[in-house]
Amino acid sequence: GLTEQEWQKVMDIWAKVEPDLSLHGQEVIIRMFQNHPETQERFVKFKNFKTLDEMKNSEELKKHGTTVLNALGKILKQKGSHEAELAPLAQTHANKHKIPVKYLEFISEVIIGVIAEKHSADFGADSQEAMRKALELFRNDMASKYKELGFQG
Ligand code: HE5
Repeated sequence: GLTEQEWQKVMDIWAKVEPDLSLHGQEVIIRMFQNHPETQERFVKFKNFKTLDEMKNSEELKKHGTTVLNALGKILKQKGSHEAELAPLAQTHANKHKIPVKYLEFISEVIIGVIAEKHSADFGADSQEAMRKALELFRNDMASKYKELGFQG
C-alpha cells in the first residue's frame, strides 16, 4: 500500500486536476488512442475517428474522458479502501467492455504524462511516484476482480 504521506501527495495533485477534469479527461483519452491505437478499437462510438480534429471536436469523447477521471478520482479518494467503487468498474470492464489489464497500464502512464505536462511545478518526482503507486494498486485490485470474474485480462 501507500503511506499516509504518499496518499497526501496523490490527493494534492488530484486537487489540481479536478477544476479542469474534462480537459484532462479529453487529453487522456486522445493520447491513449494516439499512443495505443488498439485501445480505440474498443470504443464503438470512437473507433472510426481518423484525425486529431475529429477527436478534439467530439463532445462525446470529452464527456467520456470526464466520466473516466471522475470514476478514478472517487477511487483515489478512498485511499485504497475502494472495494465499493472498484467492483462495478471491474464488472463492466471485464464482462462488457473486455478491457485487458494491459490497457489499464496504458491509461495509467498516459494519466501521469498528462498531469506531468499540465502541472509540472506541482508534480515532482515524489508525487509522480506516489501517483504511480496509487494507480498500480488500482490495477492490481482490478486484476484480482477480473480473475474472480473469470476474465483473463
Ligand atoms: O463501466 C462503466 O461504469 C461503471 C461505464 C462508464 C465507464 C467506462 C466505460 C467508466 C466510469 C470508466 N470506463 C472508467 C474507467 C476508469 C479506468 C481508468 N475506465 Zn473505462 N471504458 C468504458 C478506465 C480505463 C479504461 C481503459 C480503457 C481502454 N477504460 C477503457 C475502455 C472503456 C470502454 C470501451 C468503455 C465503454 C464505452 C463507452 O462508454 O464509450 C463512450
